[in-house]
Amino acid sequence: SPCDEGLLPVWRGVGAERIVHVTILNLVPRPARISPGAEPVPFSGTVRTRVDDTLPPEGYRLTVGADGTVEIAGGDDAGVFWGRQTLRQLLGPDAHRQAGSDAPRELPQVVIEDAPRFRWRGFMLDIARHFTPKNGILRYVDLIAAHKLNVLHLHLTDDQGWRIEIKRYPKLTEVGSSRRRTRIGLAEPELWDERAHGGFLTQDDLREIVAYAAERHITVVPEIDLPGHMQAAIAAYPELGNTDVTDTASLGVKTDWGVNPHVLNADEETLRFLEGVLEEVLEIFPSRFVHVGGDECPKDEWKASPSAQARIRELGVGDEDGLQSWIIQHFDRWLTERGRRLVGWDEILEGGLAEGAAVMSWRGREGGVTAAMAGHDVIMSPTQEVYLDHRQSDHPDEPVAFGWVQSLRDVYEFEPVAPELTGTEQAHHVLGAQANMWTEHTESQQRIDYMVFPRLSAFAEAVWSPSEGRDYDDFERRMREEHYARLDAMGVDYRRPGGPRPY
Ligand code: TNX
Repeated sequence: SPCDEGLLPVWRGVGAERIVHVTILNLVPRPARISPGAEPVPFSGTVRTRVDDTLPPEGYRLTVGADGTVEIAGGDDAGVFWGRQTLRQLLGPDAHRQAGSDAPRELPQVVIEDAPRFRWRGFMLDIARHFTPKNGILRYVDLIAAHKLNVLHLHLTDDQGWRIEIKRYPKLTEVGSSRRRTRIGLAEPELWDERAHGGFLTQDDLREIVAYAAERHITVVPEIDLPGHMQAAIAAYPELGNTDVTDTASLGVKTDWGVNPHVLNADEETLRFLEGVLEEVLEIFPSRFVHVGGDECPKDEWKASPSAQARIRELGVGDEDGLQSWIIQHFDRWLTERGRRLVGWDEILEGGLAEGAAVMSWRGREGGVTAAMAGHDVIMSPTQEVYLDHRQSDHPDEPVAFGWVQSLRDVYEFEPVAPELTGTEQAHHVLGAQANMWTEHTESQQRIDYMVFPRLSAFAEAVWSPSEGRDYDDFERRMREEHYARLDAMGVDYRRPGGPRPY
């Protein structure tokens, strides 16, 4: 099967009757119910799986028999798959080694019944600010599958780089996928990395990632961030910019960070361009949700632009926020007509939310609460709690990172359902939550690993397990006694519990 290829670790058990495809490891589960049985038994190597639709979606029941045989019943195929991840945990850390292990295995005789609390358990990787090549992304697919996360959101475009091949607009990658140098951090005086940085994924690369993820019951959600965060595209096609106020031809791919004043020109031609891009995106990504960004689009250029002002009057949309809504509403309809759904950052609430839009609430949970109250689906992704680009301690040796400290405990104690929604009818609009890895300050896989882990392990538990009984000390104990060893076996360069490591 395709599972045998490439990066996939395959574990062969001693005395196994057949190879057990335990594809990835898995978080310390805090399963809904574990009934401990008698003495541990040697693993027979046999795993029987079946779908039992009396079990909840993505849920599973894992039974270790007295003869060391394992049965996994899943509410659906995904449930079977998550059950396999738990089996891999039960087999011990060596089961997570890519090189495999010949050590004999024992299993506790248990019955585990387990199911996720949320159906959107997401991780976002920004491959625009610093590019992660295909193999690095496939590796992350394995890592998040091991943690029973089921959405990989790829932030494919931004001011600092366009990373997806679009056949009808070749300059997006010819010009937009590389920058000549890169700002290091945000400190003054400015520091620069004078090396050029670039890279992009071909459509074939992306199809491979989508298929690899689908085998692991992970949906890849693409993001084309618009109408702000578009300077790489404007560098490639200057006519997409506000040419009546800005010399867009001179705008290169952005080399430093922050909210960028240069944004797309909000006119019909821009809509046609974006439709062309999204048509190709839809061909690659079967995901029902398609992310169109919508965040941090300063309106100064539109305020100063005579043509944008004329358009605001002509469309009768009131002001610049209305003009942004006009774009978002257009793509809400456009995606709906194609059987898809729009998701955007919470700024899409401003100026009137598009009818079918789902909101990814990043500036706290408030945007998500407002949207859910109005009957929209939301994904909670508050910067205060689940942004993995924030520093992990006050220690001076922490690598360059954003803003305030966001500790392992902060992430573990994250609660997706805000109190205003708890117990209300609208609570079901919270599809789940997402942890985001923005990569302005992380130029290598090693640094990304350091920022993501172990905080993503904490996040995974916060979105999988029930909120009752969540106990940080217990989580920390399980990390130390079990899960760090699994991360080690998988070769994850996580932040060690004692503190930062020098790079
Ligand atoms: C805000 S979150 C952004 C990103 C930055 C991030 C840094 C969001 C929708 N926009 O462009 O990378 O802060 O934490």
